[in-house]
Amino acid sequence: MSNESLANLLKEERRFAPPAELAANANVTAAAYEQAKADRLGFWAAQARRLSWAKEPTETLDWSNPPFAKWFKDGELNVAYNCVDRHVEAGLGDRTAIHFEGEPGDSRTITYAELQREVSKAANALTELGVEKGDRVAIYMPMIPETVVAMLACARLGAPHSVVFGGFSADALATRIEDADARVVITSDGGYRRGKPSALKPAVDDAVARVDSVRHVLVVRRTGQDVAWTEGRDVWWHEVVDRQPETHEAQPMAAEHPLFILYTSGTTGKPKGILHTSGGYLTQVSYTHHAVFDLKPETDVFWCTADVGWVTGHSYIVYGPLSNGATQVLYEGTPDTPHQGRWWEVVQKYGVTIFYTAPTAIRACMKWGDDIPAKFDLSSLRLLGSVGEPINPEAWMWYRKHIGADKTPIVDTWWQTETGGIMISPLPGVTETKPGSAQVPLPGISATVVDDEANEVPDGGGGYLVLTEPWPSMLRTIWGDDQRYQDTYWSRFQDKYFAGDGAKKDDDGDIWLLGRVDDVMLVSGHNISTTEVESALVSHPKVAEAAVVGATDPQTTQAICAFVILRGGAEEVDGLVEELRSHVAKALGPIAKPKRILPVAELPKTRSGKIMRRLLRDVAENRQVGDVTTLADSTVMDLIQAKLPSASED
Ligand code: 6R9
Repeated sequence: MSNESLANLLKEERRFAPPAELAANANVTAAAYEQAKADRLGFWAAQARRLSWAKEPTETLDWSNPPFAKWFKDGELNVAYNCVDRHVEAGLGDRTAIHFEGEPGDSRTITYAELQREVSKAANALTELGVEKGDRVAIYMPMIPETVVAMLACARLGAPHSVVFGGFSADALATRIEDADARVVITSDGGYRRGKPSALKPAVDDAVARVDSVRHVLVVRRTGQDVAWTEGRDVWWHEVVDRQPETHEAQPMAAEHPLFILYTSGTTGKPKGILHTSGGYLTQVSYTHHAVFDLKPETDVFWCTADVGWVTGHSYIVYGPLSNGATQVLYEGTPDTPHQGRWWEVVQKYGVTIFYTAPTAIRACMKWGDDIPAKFDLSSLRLLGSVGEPINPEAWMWYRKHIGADKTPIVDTWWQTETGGIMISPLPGVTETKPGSAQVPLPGISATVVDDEANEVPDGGGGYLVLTEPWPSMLRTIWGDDQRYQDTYWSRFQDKYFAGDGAKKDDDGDIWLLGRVDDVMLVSGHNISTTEVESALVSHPKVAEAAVVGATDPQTTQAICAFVILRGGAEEVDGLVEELRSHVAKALGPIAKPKRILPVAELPKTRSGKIMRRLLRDVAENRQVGDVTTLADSTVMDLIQAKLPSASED
């Protein structure tokens, strides 16, 4: 970005107060902000006491060697014990931990007592396969209960897991197995996706053949597909796990013992193995799940739709909810299989009360039409959440109206793989929400927006989002590369963690995320965020989704190019493009008027649903489209390019 800070274009006047009943019974009140402000470390020490420690920590934070933090360093605990056993010991063994819903419609209910037996057996099996404390285990699985069991079994043994998203290629899997030097890979024959069994084992066979470290491959039978078998190396889960003793003594681990590595792709170079450890990570994911979702474990049914292969699945399917003794839904498949109302059918079936998903999914539902959720009884829902990208104000309003019956609060939660847990979000019983804004740092979290010289911007200004104090669930390093950890996150602004996101503060001081700074556009001397132009487009009744990029332009440095997906029922009529351009100019000012707008059927997205603007920039600048290997659907770019001749609308 240039010295001129990010322009602040979008104005949002709508406000929604917390429902009175929720506010009156909220887990966390405004007092938490005061407590944390008065004594930040004391506040986190109190949250750590929500967990069961084998040895209580006496020191909260050691920051003597920044940016290498040690939280609760003399404490000891077992993460799996905290997520499973302690609930059974408290008499809650019969409570449902997981309502599993398979894509083909099979279902399974697992209580905390059953989960304890399954995790114990799996831990015994891994021990038999030679897994010891400190050994790394790769997990390449569909969204089935055994995936959660496998992660907890690793945590129980102190064997850091590296979950690799089941949609990744053999190549990506091999790189990750190699970087973490994993000893065992846990996988399945396959999983169900879009109505068909989709194989996983062949990719494991391919990846394992290229690395030296793997001694065993433990295979869950899910689909019954034929699998190639390497005798001595491959073992069936049902043969090895099922015959194990149902008890296993969990050993306490030091608070800073590694819990997992999770790879993020990054824009260039090899993937970064983000390392999370035990005590601080569990403290923050457990607290944030309790505070942000106002979880009442006796009555709520929680559902986070993320894949466990992403950090959202780690923190808000496995460790946050289970540490709080929650009952939750685990769904294997896609939202539109076998029909576009599948998610709402699942909400109705299990009486889901808290629902957490991504803007990309909300916008897909907008595109499919309002009548689809209307066919289901969604009255159990009392709280909605969003994560993964900025949520456009209109998508937020649609979510509230069509899913939340115009009354549920929405928590827009900003965080990253690197932050481990939620950092910026409304508190549902406290915050008056604004569509499109993540609003305020949680109690105990220090975040702000700075300019190029690291000076805090005033209210109404824009710049870079930074975190100014260490937090319990922060990444500890990049696996095997301390230098890259320092360079990537701590060198741009001295002593501050730079998250890579652009942001602004509105006149009330609330934070609005404006997308990755690499995507910010420079138009006639103004820095303009792609997010704001996209939100203006989505506020037009005919637009469900938009992606905006800056393309090199001789007159204005960059010109704004927009790709839009129309809502169900809207047609691409003459004059539509002109109508949309004027609409943006009216909402944000003439400077933000797109030069070109191209209606398309799909947008290029990563497998976690984030729009890949880099590829759209290639299209807009008439270049050969770059690397598409991380796209969820690589044919999307061909479809977009096929439409190109009509793109010019100068
Ligand atoms: C949890 C997760 C992190 C990046 C982050 C930002 C974007 C996530 C957001 C959001 C605006 C939100 N992001 N939540 N942007 N508002 N509520 O998504 O982790 O996959 O590591 O991505 O996602 O750009 O920097 P991860």
